Amino acid sequence: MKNPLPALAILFSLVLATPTPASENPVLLAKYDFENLPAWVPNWGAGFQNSYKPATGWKTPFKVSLCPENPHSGDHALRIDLLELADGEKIVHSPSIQIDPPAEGSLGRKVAIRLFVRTSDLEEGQAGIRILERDEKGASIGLLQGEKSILPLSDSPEWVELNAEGVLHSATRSISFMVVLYQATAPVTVWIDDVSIELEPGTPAL
Ligand SMILES: [Ca+2]
Repeated sequence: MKNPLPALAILFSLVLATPTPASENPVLLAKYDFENLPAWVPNWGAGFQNSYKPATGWKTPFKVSLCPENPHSGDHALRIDLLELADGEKIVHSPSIQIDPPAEGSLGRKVAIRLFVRTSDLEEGQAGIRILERDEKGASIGLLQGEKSILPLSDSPEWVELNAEGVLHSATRSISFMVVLYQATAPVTVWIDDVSIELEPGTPAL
């Protein structure tokens, strides 16, 4: 090699240009602001008494819609109306959110959930946010942190920000964000907007 400097310069520039490993920063897995969506809110689903449909396919005992009335951001929030008495959980859920396998030996990866909520006529503790974890075959592993409601909802006519985080099972390859209504009295309305879900890096195993 006649002149090693250009090669060294290239080497140094490559070193300097190497980005910070992605695992050191939270990764945005999903964001839902309910803007610019068709009225049927594609890929959101809902279930009640072992029956599952597209979210906006329900007419009773609840319905789901995009609501232009006082959204947290933009032109719409997601609105869930419980219209009549109905015992049992009413679940409205996001599309499936994919989770990459953990880095080699990485332990204790967390997901952080952030959203804005307002409600009407909600009884204390009668609704909540739940995260369902599934394995690579799509089979249920369980609920994040084992919590039926990782975020219980309180009645608030004004928008409130809610935050939670929980450690994922190592076998989890997808999750769903769920709004669960336990309340049996009606009517009740829950609005959600600006949901974000981030994956935080795990701790490398020693
Ligand atoms: Ca919005």
